[in-house]
Amino acid sequence: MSASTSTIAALSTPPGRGALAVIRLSGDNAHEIFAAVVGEKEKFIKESARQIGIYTIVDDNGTEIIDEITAIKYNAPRSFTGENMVEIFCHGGAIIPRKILDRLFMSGAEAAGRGEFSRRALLNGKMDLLKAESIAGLIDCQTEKHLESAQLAYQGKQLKSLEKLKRKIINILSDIESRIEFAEDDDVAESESKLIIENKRELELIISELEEDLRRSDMVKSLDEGIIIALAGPPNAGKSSLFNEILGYDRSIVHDVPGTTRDAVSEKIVFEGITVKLFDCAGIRITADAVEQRGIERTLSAIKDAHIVFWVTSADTPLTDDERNGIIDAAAVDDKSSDTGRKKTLIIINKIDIVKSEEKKQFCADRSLEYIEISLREKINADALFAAIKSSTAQISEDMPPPEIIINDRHRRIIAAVASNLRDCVFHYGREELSAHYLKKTLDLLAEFLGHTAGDEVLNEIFEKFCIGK
Ligand SMILES: Nc1nc2c(ncn2[C@@H]2O[C@H](COP(=O)(O)OP(=O)(O)OP(=O)(O)O)[C@@H](O)[C@H]2O)c(=O)[nH]1
Ligand SMILES: [Mg+2]
Repeated sequence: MSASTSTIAALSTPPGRGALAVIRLSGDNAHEIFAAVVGEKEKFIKESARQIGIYTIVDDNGTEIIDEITAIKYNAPRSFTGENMVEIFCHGGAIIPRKILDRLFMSGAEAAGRGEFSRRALLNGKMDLLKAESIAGLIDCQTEKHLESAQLAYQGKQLKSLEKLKRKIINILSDIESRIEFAEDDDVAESESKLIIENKRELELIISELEEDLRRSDMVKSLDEGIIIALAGPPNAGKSSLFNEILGYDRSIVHDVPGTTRDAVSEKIVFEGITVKLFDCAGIRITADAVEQRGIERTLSAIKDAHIVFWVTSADTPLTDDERNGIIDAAAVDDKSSDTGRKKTLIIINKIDIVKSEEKKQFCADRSLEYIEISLREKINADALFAAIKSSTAQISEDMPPPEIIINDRHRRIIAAVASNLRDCVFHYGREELSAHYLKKTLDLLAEFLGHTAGDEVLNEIFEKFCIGK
């Protein structure tokens, strides 16, 4: 496939108000097109590559100045795209970059499609697909954790891990293929059977490593979507009051009738840079009311899905056996928290303006459960509450190492398929032809991951997710 020779232009910085904006121009005629829109044509033509110069962008009559800019000239192939390029640094805002782009379009440039600069860089061998995707990851990430994994990919660690994985699969496949070839020898030497066992073990290890990476990438994805905090506990404890206090406005109805909140209500907030999805839930109690019972089932499922549970309880009510069991269940380890150890559970003993509860404090102490005592009505200990939110959310995102090879949905899909193929391979281990078939399929999938077999359609799908100007 040969690179397109048209010349493309686009704004590479976000549109809108800003001190500066960057416009990129790339293609065979990039230098001629730029020279056509500036007042200093000769100067630009004589300018050496990779030098920064000051120019004026002029209107099509060459009389009116649109902007004074700086620009860097790049000669093919020593540029981001591998083509002739100019990077223009102009004043920002809604009008000037638009006017400069219009001048470039009028002089022969075409509007760049999404990710077209990166795509040209890929086609010209300036970077591989994984590098292009890691740049997209750097730009698109919403959390520190996501950034960490995109940086690992950008630094080439992802590529190394994949190549190592590929080598291991090739080695195992070649052992199997040689056994297929020499199948007449019924006697399997001792060294040979040792190798068969070792290879199977190696495959099992690879599967568990890939499964771990899939788990980590799911965690990164869920952090992007927000750390889930469920506010649970018995009715009338102050869950909705707490929900409103954290959000900073009256979102949920607060009332002294127990059972006021019937459904799980959720809101997203960004707390100290971390996205949090907060759930206000129906109070848990034994009830004959079918609607309330549905609400309680939703509370239990919110607890199950949450990264953190805030168990809100009132200091002026006794600790019942049902509540004890509810707390123990909420704090139990489940799948979601397996990456980070225990699910974080914090007991919030509310309404200490009325009375203090030694019984509830003792219960928490006996079970090493973290607790804080507050009064939402009298604003007692509000600082401790917000400090607890900060530390528990930060801990969740810090506890887990970033994935090594999966930084986007495409990778996740391919690695899930690789793991499933290898599981099939292990299942049929000993049936050489079948094992070889699954290993070959795995190698095809790895080639797809590395972009070695990516056709136009696949590239379109990948680059469509990039932004314009990248
Ligand atoms: N004295 C006192 N009352 C409080 C405090 N916090 C909340 N309340 C009151 O307790 C009652 C119940 O509050 P909610 O926030 O609706 O409690 P809830 O846990 O959401 O209750 P349900 O939705 O019924 O499960 C309301 O009358 C609140 O005003 C507090 O710190 N001290
Ligand atoms: Mg409520």
